[in-house]
Amino acid sequence: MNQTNNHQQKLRFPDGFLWGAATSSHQVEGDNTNNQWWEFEQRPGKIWHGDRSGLACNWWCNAEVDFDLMQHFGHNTHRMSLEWSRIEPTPGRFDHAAIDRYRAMLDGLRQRGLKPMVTFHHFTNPLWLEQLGGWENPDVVTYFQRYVRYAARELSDLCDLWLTINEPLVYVAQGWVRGIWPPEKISALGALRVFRHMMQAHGIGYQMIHAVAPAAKVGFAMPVRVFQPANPDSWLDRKAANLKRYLAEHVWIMSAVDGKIRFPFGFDEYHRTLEDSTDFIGLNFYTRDLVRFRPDPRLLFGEEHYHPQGEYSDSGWRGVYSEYAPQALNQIVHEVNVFHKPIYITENGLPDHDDDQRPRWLLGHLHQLHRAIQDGCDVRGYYHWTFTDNFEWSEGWGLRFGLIELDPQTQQRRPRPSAYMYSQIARNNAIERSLVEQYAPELLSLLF
Ligand code: IFM
Repeated sequence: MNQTNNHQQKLRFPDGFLWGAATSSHQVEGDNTNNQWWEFEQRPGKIWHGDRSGLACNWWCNAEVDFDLMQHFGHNTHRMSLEWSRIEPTPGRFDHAAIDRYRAMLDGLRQRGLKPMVTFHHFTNPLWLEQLGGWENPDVVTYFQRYVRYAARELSDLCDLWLTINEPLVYVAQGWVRGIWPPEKISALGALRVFRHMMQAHGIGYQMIHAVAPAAKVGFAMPVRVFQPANPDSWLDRKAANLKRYLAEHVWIMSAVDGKIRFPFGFDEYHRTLEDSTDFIGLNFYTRDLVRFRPDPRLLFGEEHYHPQGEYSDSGWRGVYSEYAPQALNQIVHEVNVFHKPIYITENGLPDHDDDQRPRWLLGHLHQLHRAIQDGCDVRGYYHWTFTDNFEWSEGWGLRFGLIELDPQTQQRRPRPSAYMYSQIARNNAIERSLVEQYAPELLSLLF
C-alpha cells in the first residue's frame, strides 16, 4: 500500500500505528527512596550540579495530570516502567498498595484511550538486591523471576505489551565498563556476569509473562546506535565499528532468537528459556556514532561520538546526543527487520530545552521511519523520549528531553511547540505538508 497520497500532501502511517511517549519509574515517580539510584544521588559529586530526583514528576501521587495531557495531545499509547523496589520492598514480601497504585495508573491510561506498554526493569534495583550483589549475583535470575511472576499475575489484565529489561547494554556499560553509574565498577568479569544474568533473566521473564498471559507480546528494549567508521577507507576504523555493532546489537538480539549467550572468544552458552524469547524488538535510537580505532581495550578498540568536524568530539552528553542523523534510524530499522519481528521505536528524542531543534529533529526521524515502513519494515509504534522533562540520571535535571517543559520545584507544566506538532501527527496518523510548512519548511523538498 502506498502510504503517500497522490498529491503528496501527507505521509500516512499504517492504520493502528501507536503514537506515544516513554518514561521510566525512577525518572518520573518521585521519592523512590528504596533503590540504588536514590542512594547514589545523595552522594556528593555523583550527579551533575548536585541534582537529585526528589519529587521527579510526582507521578506516584499524580501521574494522572500527565495522562490527561497525553490524551489532550492525541497520544494513543504510553510506555512506562514498574519500580521493583516499590513492588518488592524486602525480599519476597510484596506490597499490595504499590500494585494497587500501578493498577490505577494502567487503568487511568486505558480509560484515556492510551494502550500501556510496561517495562519491568529500567536501571533501578531494590536496595536489598544491591546489598546481595545486584546483577552480579547469579540468584538475581530467580529474584527477577519471582518479581515478574508476581507483577505479571497482578497486572496482566490491564496490559498486553511488555518489555522485560530496558537497555541491558547501557546498564552494563555504565556500571561495569565506564564505572560511572552504580555500582561504579570497572570489571570485565563483572560486566560478563551481569550480561549473562540479564539475558537469562530476560528469557525467564518472557516465560513467566506468557505463563500468566499467553496472548501478551513480550520483548526488550535495545539501545541502538549506528556505528560507522570515522574513515571508511581505514581497515582499523571499519573493524572497530563492526566490533561495536556486533557487541551492541547482534549478541543481544541473536541470543533472544537462538537461545545462545555469546561470550568472547567464541564461547556460547545455550539456554532453552532464552530461545525464541522475543515477540517484538524495541529500539531506543538517539543518534549514530562515527568510530575511530583506538588501541585501548577499555574502549573496545574504538572511540565513539567522534565527529570529523570536531564540533562535538567531547565525550560528554553533547557528543552522545547531538548529531542529527535521522537516516541512521532508517538504516537500523532495515537491519533489525531481517529478524522478522515487529519493531517498536521504544525511545527516540533529544535534549533541547528551548525546543529550537526538536520539531525539525522529530519530523526528520519520523520521515525516515515512514520510508522504512514503505520499504516493508514492520514498525508498529513510536514512543518519543519523553513526555515531561524528567530526571536524566547522572545529568540530573540538566538535560531536557520533554515534549512538555516541567519546573520540578513548582511542578508546573508548559507544552513546548513540539508537543503541539507531535499531537497533530498522532491525531492524523500522518505528517501533513502544512505541518512541515509550519514547523520546518527547510524539510519540505525532502519530505514531499
Ligand atoms: O533517559 C534515558 C532513558 O532512561 C534510557 N534511554 C536514554 C534516555 C535518554 O538518555
